[in-house]
Amino acid sequence: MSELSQLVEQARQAFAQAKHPAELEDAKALFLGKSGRITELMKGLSSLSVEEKKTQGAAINETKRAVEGLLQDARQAMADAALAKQLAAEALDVTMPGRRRSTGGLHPVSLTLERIESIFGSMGFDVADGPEIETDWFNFTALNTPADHPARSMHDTFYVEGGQQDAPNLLRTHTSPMQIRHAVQHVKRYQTDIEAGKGMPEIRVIAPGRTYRVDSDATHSPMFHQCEGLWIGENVSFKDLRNVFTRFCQTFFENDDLVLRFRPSFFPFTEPSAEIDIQFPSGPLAGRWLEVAGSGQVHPNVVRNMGLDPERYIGFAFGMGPDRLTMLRYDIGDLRLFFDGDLRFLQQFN
Ligand code: 2NM
Repeated sequence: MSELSQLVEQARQAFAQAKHPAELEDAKALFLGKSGRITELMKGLSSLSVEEKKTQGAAINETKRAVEGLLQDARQAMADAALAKQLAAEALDVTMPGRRRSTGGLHPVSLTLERIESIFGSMGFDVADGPEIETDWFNFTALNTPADHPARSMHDTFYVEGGQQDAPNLLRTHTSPMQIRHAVQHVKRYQTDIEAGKGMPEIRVIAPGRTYRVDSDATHSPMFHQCEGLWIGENVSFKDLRNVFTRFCQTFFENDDLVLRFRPSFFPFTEPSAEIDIQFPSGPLAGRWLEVAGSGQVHPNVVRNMGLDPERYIGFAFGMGPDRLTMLRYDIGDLRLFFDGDLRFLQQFN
């Protein structure tokens, strides 16, 4: 093998041994650099004859091009290998199962509240909303609940800072204060018409929301939900209450054969008062009377506290527990499941 073709072979091996670009450039310098082997050969031409310069020069040039070609190939191979390595490292496994974005959903009690609002909405009831921290007046006094009533005991109610000296503010124990607030607003709005003897449009409203009592076991939670309803007009009777509540229960439980029973009871804010029980004619809950609400004709003192004359205005009110309604509708045994936040439970409703 000629000296020149040996040189090409040596360059090939040197380039092949380079492990990274810097080593390749060092190897290049050995052959093509300022004092590289090929450069030295070129320098040696000066001592040759014109004829030899021609043939030797051409041969050296050919060798130089060959080495440059090998260098180019080695650089390319190195760049290809680096890219392949990077691609392999950053590769996506397109066959891997995707991470699904969960859509979330409503809590079963929220579903019940929406259902209640929609059913009463279809019967012309507005939905009232208001503060969970209430004054003594709206939560108790306006509702005809005297100062010595047991509901006002420290053991029954969460009192908070603020409010009057002997009447501290508290977490509302029912949503009835909202009914009073709503009625007072309504009466204010139609005050001139009422004073002129023209009267006002009927008050028809429900107040759903969170309520609080000092109570905690399998069937009581310190925070629970209530939805109260109020219908006040000049000619509203217990018969209307029965019709409205029957329609509500039958729609809510999707059972037109469901029956109601009114059982005499007592509430400070209604007189007369009644508990409302329902009974399913068939199904898993058939044959038992289930208590679902309290109700009654709004007490004259309460009507007066709404700013109305109880001789002219009369109406009924009711209060129910959406937590309990949800338990009945879905056959849930423990109230605490609503507040644990366990997705295995919650996901079943969406
Ligand atoms: C109940 C039972 C009976 C009630 C009374 C009122 C208001 F504002 F008219 F005074 N709202 N809700 C009421 C009546 C609530 O819950 C068991």
